[in-house]
Amino acid sequence: MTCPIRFLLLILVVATQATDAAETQKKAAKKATRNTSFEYRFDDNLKQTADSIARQDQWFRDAKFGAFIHFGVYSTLEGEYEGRGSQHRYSEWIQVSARIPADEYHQVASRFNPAEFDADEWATTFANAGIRYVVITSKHHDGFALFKSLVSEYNIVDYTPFKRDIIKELSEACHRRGLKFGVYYSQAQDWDEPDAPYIAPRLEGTRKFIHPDLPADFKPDMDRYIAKKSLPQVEELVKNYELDLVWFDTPSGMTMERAKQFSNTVRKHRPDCLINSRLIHGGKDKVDATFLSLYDYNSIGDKEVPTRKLPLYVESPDSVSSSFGYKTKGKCYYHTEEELIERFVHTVCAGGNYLLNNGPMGNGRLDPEAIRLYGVIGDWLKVNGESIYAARRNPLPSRPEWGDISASKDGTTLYLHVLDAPPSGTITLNEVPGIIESAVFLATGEKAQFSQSDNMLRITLPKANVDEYDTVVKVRLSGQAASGDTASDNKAP
Ligand code: H79
Repeated sequence: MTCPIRFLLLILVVATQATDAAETQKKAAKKATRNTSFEYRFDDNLKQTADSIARQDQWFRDAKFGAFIHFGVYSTLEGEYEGRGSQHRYSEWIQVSARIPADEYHQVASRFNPAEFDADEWATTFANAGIRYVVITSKHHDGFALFKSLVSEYNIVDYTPFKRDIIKELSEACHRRGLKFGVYYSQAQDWDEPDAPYIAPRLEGTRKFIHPDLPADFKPDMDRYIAKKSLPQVEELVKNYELDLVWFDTPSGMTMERAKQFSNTVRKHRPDCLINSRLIHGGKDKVDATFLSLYDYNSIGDKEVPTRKLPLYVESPDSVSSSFGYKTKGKCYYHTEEELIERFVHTVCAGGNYLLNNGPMGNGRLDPEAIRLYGVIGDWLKVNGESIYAARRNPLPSRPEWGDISASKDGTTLYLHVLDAPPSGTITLNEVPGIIESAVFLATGEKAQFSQSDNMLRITLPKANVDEYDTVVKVRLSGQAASGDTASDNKAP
């Protein structure tokens, strides 16, 4: 090699390394500065469209408590496959976390037989716990459908010995019990389809583990996947089932054009059906006003609880455990009932619904610990539901240290949620927007001792807790009402 060529090669190598280093630095900086604060994500001037607010008004904003259900082939594996994958948080991710080739996962799917599934039992359990709507995975990222589909035979009716349509049975059972019914559908990720994207570049390599026979020069074509499977299946769902809500997720690669196709399909067949924001926004992405016409309300991050009141109506997708799908292998914890009630209350007081997930077991029965936790929340709601269901977000400028505040729609009643009673036994509230007429404990109906000077309210709590989890004080205001749900307050929350 002559000297000038060697010199040129050297420059090339150094330059490439420098670019790589710069790229890595840029990525690290981006990660470090990624702002997911609620202030950043939710600009105070954001407004949902009038159509979306009208759709929410039909039932959603008074429903407050939903059951999310992650159920599928993965439920039978409980977070581990041939000794692999159990270190991962989410059992529904097992195909990726244990790198299960499509052929092998298909075999697990072909044995899926949740023989003890009883839709009426599920619906009754949820309804008794004060739940008002149910959202179940009709197709998660593994691509397997829990409904009869003519688009793909990879569905519970055509592919398994069970042969029954879970979405049909559960939608009917829910409606019989007065519950609204929605489906989760993974519109972008589909690990069974080589054309579908992964959520992160670092996961793209998974494609060749799942589909080892793909040609080396295979180029994924997301639009081909959308046209062939994702959109036609969403159309089947909205045409064939009485859906009140479609819950999209992980919108990798979703552009305005792609999202519009889904939104238009849902709107065309079911104009009253709600659509969540993950059609196009990730849960922790900044809300982009230009996308607001495509969906009806904002899902915040997975298992995320709002830390302040929000300008748009939201929903928090929480779970009774650290996983969404049923998980017994490896790391997994359940929340306590105390934690769940606190997370629920903060979500409602911020202006949102609480969609609490459970992962039923592979045999089709609900997880007993989930049933227990829902039951405790249901019992709490029987006594304190007035402060939750029809309530609106905290009308005061800030959240008190001892808990949170919800309000009646007309703003004349405040519900003070005492989650952490101060040792002094006295709670104070600044900036009260009116004259206090009365203050009673919701659980007992007993009067609370209070005093007011100007806009500062002081309430003395009894020595013993009125409620084990959240002592609610119902405060009636006269004079100028708080703006819980007024036009000037952007109406939606
Ligand atoms: O359906 C539930 C989750 O499966 C889904 N959203 C909720 C409602 C979701 N999909 N992707 N994500 C959430 C982001 C999660 C990424 C992770 Fe992982 C899954 C982190 C740990 C497990 C992927 C696999 C990254 C590391 C291992």
